[in-house]
Parts: sequence; C-alpha cells; structure tokens
Amino acid sequence: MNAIETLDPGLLERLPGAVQRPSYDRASLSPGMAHLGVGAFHRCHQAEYTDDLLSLQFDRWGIVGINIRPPALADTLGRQGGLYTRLIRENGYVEARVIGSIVKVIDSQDSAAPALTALASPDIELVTMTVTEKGYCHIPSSGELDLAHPDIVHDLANPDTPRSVPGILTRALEMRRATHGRKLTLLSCDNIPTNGVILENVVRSFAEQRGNGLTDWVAANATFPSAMVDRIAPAVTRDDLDSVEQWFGYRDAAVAVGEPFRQWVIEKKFAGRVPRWDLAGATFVDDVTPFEHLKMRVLNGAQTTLATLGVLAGLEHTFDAIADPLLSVFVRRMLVEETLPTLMPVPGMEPLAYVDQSLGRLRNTAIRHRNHQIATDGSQKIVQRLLNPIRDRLNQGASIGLLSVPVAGWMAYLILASARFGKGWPVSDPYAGKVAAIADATGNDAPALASAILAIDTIFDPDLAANETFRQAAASALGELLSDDPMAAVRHGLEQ
Ligand code: CS2
Repeated sequence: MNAIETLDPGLLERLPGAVQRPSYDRASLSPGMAHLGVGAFHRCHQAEYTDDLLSLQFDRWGIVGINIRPPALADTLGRQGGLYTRLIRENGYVEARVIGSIVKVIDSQDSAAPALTALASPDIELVTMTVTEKGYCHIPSSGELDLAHPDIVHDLANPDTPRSVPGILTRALEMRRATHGRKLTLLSCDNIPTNGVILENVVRSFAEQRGNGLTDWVAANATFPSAMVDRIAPAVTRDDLDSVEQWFGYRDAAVAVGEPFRQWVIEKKFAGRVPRWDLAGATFVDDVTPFEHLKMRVLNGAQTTLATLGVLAGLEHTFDAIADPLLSVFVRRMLVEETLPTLMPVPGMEPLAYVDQSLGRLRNTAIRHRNHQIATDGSQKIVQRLLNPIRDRLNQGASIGLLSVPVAGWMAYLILASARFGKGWPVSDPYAGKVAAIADATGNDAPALASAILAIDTIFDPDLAANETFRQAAASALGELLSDDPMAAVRHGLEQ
C-alpha cells in the first residue's frame, strides 16, 4: 500500500479531480503583501480572495504569512510550500480547493526580528492583519492605545525588540523610513469598529511616545483603511484534517474550513497599488461604517448572544444554540426589535433580509463553531456587538431589555467560571481575572456583581454604566442567569 502523501507543490498536479487547484503559475509569484496572523480566518478569507484574483488577473501579489503568536507555521503551511486545502461546508455539501496565494511563511513568535525584516522589505506594499480584537492593545471603550498594557510598556522600553502588534508595526515603519522610505498600506481585517482608525490610533500613539519625528512620516507615508470582513471559519479540528485524508486521499496539516458566504468591504484608502480584490467580489467604498455596524451588530451580535447564553444552557455549538426554540426566537426578536433600528442605511442591503440570512448561516451544522470559542475575549467584543447598539437605543429613548440579556450573559459566563462559582469551564478573556476577583469578593448578590463589573470603565463607558435603565436590566438578567434556571432571563426578556 502506498504511504499517504502530504500536500506540497509536487502533489498539485496529482490532486484528485474533486479538489480545485491554482490555475496560475505559482513559481512566478513574488511577495507583494504580508499578512499578520495566519489563522483559519485568513486562510478562508483574504488568502482566498487573493487566490481568486491571481486566477482572474495574474499579478505578482503573493502573500508572506507571518505569525507572531502560536501556532508555528513552519511544520504545517511552511512544509507544504504555503499550500493548503480550503473546504467550504454547508450541512452535507463540501467543496475543496487548494489555495496557492501564500508564497512564504515566517514564524516570529520568539523574536520580532523575522517579522520586522519582512515588514520592512521594500517589496512589501501592503500589510493585512487578523490579530484578534485584543491584538491592537487598545482600550475597548475609547479606542485609544492602552499605555498600561504590559506588552506596550515592554515595547516602549525596548522598541527594537517589540512583541505587541503596535510595537512591531511602528518599528517596521521606522525601519522603512530609515532604509528606503516606501509607502505602506496597513489594512486591519479584525472585527473592531473603525478598525483602520483604531490601528492608526495605536500606531500613532506608539510613535508619539517614541518621539523621534516618526508620526509625521507615518502620516505622510502610511494609510490605514478600515474594512468589514466576513466569513465564519472556526478553529480547525483534527476531524477536519482527517476528513481531507478520508475524502481526498492526502494529508494536509493546514486545512481551513469555512461557510459558503463571504464578504469584504474595504475603504478606498491605499498608500500605493491596490490589489483588485473587487474583481473577486470585494467592494471598495468611501465609508465602511454602515457595513461594519450591520455585520458586527447583527451577525456577530447574534453569535455572541448564542455563544454565552448557549454555554449557560449547556449547548456546545452555534448551531445547537440556534436550534433551541427559545434562544432562536430570542435572538431574532433582539435583532429585529432592538438592533435593526440602530443601523444606518446600508447601500444595496435590506436589513431584515440580512438578519434572516445571518441566522440561516448560523444554522449550518457543518460549521462546528464552539460556543466557548466565540465567548473567548468577550470583553473585547461586547462593545461593538452589544453596547454600542444599547447606547444608540438609550439615546433614542427606546427599549434595551433584550440586548441587555447577552451583556449579562457575558458577565455570567466569566462569573460562573470563577473559583467561587466553580462551573469549571476554561475561559480565555483579558478580563477573566478581574471578573473572577469581583465574583470572589462579592458572592451571589447580582446587583452588586453587575455594579462592580459595570464600573470597569475600559469596557463600559461611564455614561452608559450610569444609566439606570441599563443597570437594572443587566442586574436583573444577571440574577436569573446565575440561578438554577438561567433561561428564565431569556423567557423574561421575551415577555417585555
Ligand atoms: C466570531 C467571529 O469568534 C468570534 O468572535 O464571532 O470570528 C465570526 O465568526 C466572524 O466575524 C464571521 O465573519
């Protein structure tokens, strides 16, 4: 019996017919852009759009994929010459394609030096990034650089050996200024509102702290477009890797799995050449704001709601949570009654149809998105997904009884993980320790717990936290979510 082969450039010509492969000559690509954070999302999104573009209009834009955090890429994507299988899955449907747009990978987890060399190279004209919400080291409630963040403190003291995203990007810009002076576009693809503005803020503030005149150079030579990105692409599991082997007969250590839907709306604000991702279905616009509000408040808002309430209801995945009749009715009513009225008109999109399309996407049983994965870093997500619409509703004098339930859901998720409440689920959130300390000190008194958590002003802006309607709604939902019948909060939300 032949040994199972691993995906690499030599296997491309011999892939089974069911697997699509790059139609362009990969050997003549050279690096033109870099991407920071080569995870499942990048492999299902920017790298796929770029792969489409390379097949449609051959250009030189190969991607240099850089990880500054685990996992290491060398033994997976690196060993496969940058190739990987992208599966599109929807219930029983599977579509497989090998993506060829990543031409080189760089591991820079132990030292920033390899990332800096790549980012400072004159060949690189554009940097895209998916570094997660917390990667920007900003204060969620204000969008400003968190100067007390341990990595920022470290990087300001050691600017040549940075470890944060703002520190690394600022150092790379400084190196570009010193060596060749070529312009750079820095395109954030993370789910934070006005992501380009936040990225620009943190880089500018970092450069200001350095105080060597870099801010003026950056203002003249770098741009920070905002973008709305969308495709559900959960963390890859061993089952996904095994499926490729079973279905197609080869091993691939870098498989990525996504849903059919994808969207990319990009602000037209490039410092240099513009990759024609529009030819592959992306949209270039003057203002991304209406699109990002729609996506973060509806699709992401629904995901966060289903994730935290789903965990409290003992449900594993998004599709399990939305199959629950109570949660499904709740999330749709929340979106239609409270979220939609906060949205600006979005060119070419009908909000109600978007809600139903989004909820339909969440029912896809082949996308095994764990509620705990989505609940990860909730403190970095609730501002744009839930608190901003709540603030808009309060300004309109309108009800917030439904939107307050998932905010309390985020609180309950972290409170219940504390030693005192002892649910024992592992949580990953920069504020987990703080909320656990509040829970340990406060015990079972829901209004006191809610009040102490609402006082965290880096998440809850003080005006919002002082609003009595919101305080009461959050405290009362929290009391029920912490009880033996957590779904009472959901039922009562619906009775209002
Ligand atoms: C998810 C997102 O984990 C999460 O926070 O809500 O990754 C979501 O799947 C994407 O934004 C979809 O585009």
